[in-house]
Amino acid sequence: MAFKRHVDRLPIIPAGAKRHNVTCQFCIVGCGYNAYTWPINEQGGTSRDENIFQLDLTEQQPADTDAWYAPSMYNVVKQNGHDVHMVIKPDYECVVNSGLASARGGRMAEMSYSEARSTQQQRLTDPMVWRQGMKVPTSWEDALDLVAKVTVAVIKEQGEDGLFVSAFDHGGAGGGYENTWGTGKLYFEAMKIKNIRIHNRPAYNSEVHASRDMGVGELNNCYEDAELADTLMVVGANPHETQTNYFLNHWIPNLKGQSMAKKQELLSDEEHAPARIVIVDPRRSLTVNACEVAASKKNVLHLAIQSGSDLALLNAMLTYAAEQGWIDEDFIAAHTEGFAAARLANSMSVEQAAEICGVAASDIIKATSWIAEPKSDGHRRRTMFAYEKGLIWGNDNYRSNAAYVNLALATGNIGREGGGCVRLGGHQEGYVRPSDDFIGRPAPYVDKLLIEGRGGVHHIWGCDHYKTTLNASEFKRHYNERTNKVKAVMDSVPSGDRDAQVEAILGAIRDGGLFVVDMDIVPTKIGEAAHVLLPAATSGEMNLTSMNGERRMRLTERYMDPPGQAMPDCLIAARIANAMEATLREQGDEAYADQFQGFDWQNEEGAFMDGYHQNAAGGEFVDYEALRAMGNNGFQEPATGLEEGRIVGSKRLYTDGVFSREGGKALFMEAQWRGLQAPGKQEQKDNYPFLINNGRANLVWQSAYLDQDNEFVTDRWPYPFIEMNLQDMDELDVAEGDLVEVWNDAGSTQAMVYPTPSAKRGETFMLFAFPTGVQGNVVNEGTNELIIPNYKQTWGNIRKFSAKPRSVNHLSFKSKEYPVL
Ligand code: MGD
Ligand code: F3S
Repeated sequence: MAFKRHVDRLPIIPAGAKRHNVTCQFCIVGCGYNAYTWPINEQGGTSRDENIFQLDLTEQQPADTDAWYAPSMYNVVKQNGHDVHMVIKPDYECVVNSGLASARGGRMAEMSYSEARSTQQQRLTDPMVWRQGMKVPTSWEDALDLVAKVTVAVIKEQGEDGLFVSAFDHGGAGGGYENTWGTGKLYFEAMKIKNIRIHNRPAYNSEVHASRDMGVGELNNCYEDAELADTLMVVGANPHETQTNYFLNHWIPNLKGQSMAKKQELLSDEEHAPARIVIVDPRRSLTVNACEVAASKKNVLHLAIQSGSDLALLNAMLTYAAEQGWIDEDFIAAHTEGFAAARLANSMSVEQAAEICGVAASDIIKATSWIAEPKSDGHRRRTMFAYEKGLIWGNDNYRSNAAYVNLALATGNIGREGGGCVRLGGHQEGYVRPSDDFIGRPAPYVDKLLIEGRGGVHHIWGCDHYKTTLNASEFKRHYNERTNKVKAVMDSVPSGDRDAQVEAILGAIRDGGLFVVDMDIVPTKIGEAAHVLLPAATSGEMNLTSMNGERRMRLTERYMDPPGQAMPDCLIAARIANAMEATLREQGDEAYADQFQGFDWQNEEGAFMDGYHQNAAGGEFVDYEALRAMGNNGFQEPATGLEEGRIVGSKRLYTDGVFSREGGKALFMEAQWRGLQAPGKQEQKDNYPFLINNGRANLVWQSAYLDQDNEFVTDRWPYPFIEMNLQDMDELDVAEGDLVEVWNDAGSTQAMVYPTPSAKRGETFMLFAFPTGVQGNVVNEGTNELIIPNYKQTWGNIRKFSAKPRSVNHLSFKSKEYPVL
């Protein structure tokens, strides 16, 4: 049964509706949208002068018309306290998506807080404080006073290392340059907090340290390069489902041969053909299927390697390309160093790699020829190298990342049209903070320290470790124990006596307790353990800037009110700083109090000007007014100047061959294969029959923090799916929709069986970070040496515990693939 919204009539957008620039608040692609709002008692009409499209809507419109919107794109929200109609629809003029929506972005309107239409009623509207067994709404003053007093008391007793922080570092919803600056200024400038971690990993580090150490920033090309490439190579990513409109609007046209005119125009002196693609992924993802449909099987090479064996493959490809003379000697000599040593150290024969990776040697040779062999007219092949979590959260992050960048550098593909070596990314970026150099490398493994009982107070910004961390079972066990100790004492002291309350909380902390303050837009699983909840505003409820995967920066304009008393995170950070300053002055500690000055922004623009404008490269050319004028196409960072009031950006990085290292030369890195690197992984593989591969799915955004209150998603996925091979299902005696327990030495979780004919024997794929079955429960604590988690290499057992329950009965378990003709 298909999900129905039961909407039979929607208002026409009137000619006078307000139009706001919006960048989709979800994934890295950053599709352009517009939010249209107009008074609740008005509607547009069908004649040209009555509707925003200036069209006669009594006439049938073409199939791909812009004069249309879906029920999920409509809502009734508050603007300056009044109900207004709101439509958020994709922008046909935006070069990122050219009018395409995704199954996530197309629901931004219905995922907004609406009292009139009862959507997202889960949103936090007021500060809440633990009081007598429950969290009760309170004023900002009351909540901030408690937060400041406990935080200051812990710092006085344990030093700043007693304050633990988990914070978003991204753009889009729950982030943006305004908010990363607000939290960054608080924790890195006013204080020097070392025990801090990023939303999706247990330490404060880069996921692409190797690329950066080599002098290659990880977002170095532009989306047009996917249209110009002769070959696309993608390692450990599933862009059809996870970078959807980048894939559909820029990769697919090239695979279909629709970019030929553009190639002729921009690169006219070369031979051109529709692109081919090499996809490295242990499973057959929907991206493989979609590419085969677009480009036919002969132009798609799927290397279905053994989980975690990427490094061996990439080293063999470099070795083979060098042996064949397919590398770019001139580029290597002029712009890099360390090639000879890295080539020698990383040397791997095609046969060795075939053995380790479990793929045919001939396929490794074919892949190398597709990415590196010069074209028949003698021109070097243009190859775009892309990667994401299959590599980043895969085996031996640092070395695998290095081996991939080695390949891109050796073939001379960084800084040229149709090239680039880029992570595909997750969410948008919006990072601007004071220096974090004092944290050191490796950064502290914060989750482990929390498990060990360290720290006294924990500030959490838009993170839900209960769903999105590794070793999650153990983390939750310890965290609940520690936070319950504080809850118990808070129940025993009247909150009116603040000094006594703070003293009681400190007593519990000395006994191993932990006091938790959670800043979020919705109640989270970890938030259940918290003692204070502070409600944040999200994208569209505040002005918010971010950049996408080609460094395209835009301003999403505020188009609706935040719910209740919620406010932007940057202002929450400022108010915490103000309250800490006041507490310290009360205590007579003027010197420390002075460190908390400079947080007097009255709105998010104040934070932007203090942060990005003054600190980002090229920030001096960027302010809200200039960004508004740039609309949904924005500019590509870094800004280099202003011309006639328009910001001038940078289309690609490294076009001059000068890389981001001292001396300007890119570095080839030694990165030898060393098997499954993270502690405990090889033992797991030896001891358990099933690979529990895991990742994202098209409909679900992140940990489903908004989707959990959206029927469209919860109807389709009441439980996380686990894709299974049909023979494995027979042997375990499980059927479609059955609920199974997945367990191993790290913990256990549950999932719903999805029969998948293309799944290999003994290899499953489970939806990651879902509330009704947390995959992180079975991921062990093993990381790489820089504390990057290794989710993808997880092995476990599977057993059925329930036949298809009622909530699953109506679901389809058809193959998700399109037929390939
Ligand atoms: P994943 O599903 O995590 O997605 O985007 P992706 O990295 O594209 O993993 C990609 C692939 O890695 C999977 O197909 C998996 O089979 C493969 N893989 C597993 N093990 C290995 C291995 O050993 N080697 C190789 N080569 N591949 C392996 C993630 C990205 O998606 C992120 S980080 C975020 S934050 C965004 N989240 C998100 C979302 O929540 N939902 C949707 N629909 N899109 C999203 N986009 C972003
Ligand atoms: Fe949104 Fe576009 Fe991604 S619609 S979720 S930014 S593909």
